[in-house]
Amino acid sequence: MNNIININNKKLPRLLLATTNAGKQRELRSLLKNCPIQIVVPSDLGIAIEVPETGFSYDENASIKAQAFLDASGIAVVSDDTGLEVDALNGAPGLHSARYSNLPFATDVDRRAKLLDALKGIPQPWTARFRCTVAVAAPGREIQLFRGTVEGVIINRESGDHGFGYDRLFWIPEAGKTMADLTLEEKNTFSHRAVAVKKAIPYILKILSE
Ligand code: ITT
Repeated sequence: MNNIININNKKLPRLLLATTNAGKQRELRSLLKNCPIQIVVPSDLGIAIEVPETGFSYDENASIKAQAFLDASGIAVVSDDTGLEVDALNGAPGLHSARYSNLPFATDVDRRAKLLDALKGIPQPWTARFRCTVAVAAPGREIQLFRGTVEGVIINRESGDHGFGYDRLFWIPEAGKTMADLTLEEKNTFSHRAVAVKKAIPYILKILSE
C-alpha cells in the first residue's frame, strides 16, 4: 500500500492509529496535530481486526497491536497500551484494565463500577497511576517503544465529563481535579499518553520523512 497521500497538492505521509478506542483516537489526533502527516484510523482503511492482548506487559501488548496493524495496512502505525494500576489492589486492574469487568460487552461505566466495588472497605487514599506504552512500527524497521506515566488517586465518586475510561475516578492532586474534569487539551499537556507520544514524535517524523 502506498504510504503517501496527496492533499491540496501536498504529499503527506500517512500514519495509522492502531486503536479502535475513540477516546484514544481523539487524544492521539490532537497530540499529533502539528505534525506534517496524514492521520488515518483503521476504519478509514477498511481494517476491522480484533487483536488479542496476550502480552505479559504493556510493551508486549503495544508491540502486538502495532505489528498486527502494520501487517494489515503496510503503512507506519502508532499503537498504545495503557493500564490503570491501583496500589490498594496490588496493581490491578493493570494489564487487564480493558477486560476488568466480566460482563459481556462491558462499557467504561461497568469498568468504573467494578473498580469502586473492588475498593469498597479498603481505607483511602487509593493511590494509583496510568501507565502507557506507545509503539511505533513501520515497514522494514524494528518496533520502537515510548513510555509515559501519570500519578494520581482514585476517588469514590465520579467527576467530570471529558476523557474516557477510568478518567472520572482519577484525581490529580496537583490540579485539584479528576482527569475527566480536564479538557482534552489540558489532559494532553501532561497525561501518560501525552508523555509517551511527545517522546515518540521525533522518531515518527524521522521515519516518515525518509
Ligand atoms: P485499543 O487496544 O484498541 O487501543 P483499548 O480500550 O482496549 O483500545 P487499552 O487496552 O490500552 O485499550 O485500555 C485499557 C483500559 O484502560 C480501557 O478500558 C481504556 O478505556 C482504559 N484507558 C486507556 N487509556 C485511558 C486513559 O487515558 N484514561 C482513562 N482510561 C483509559
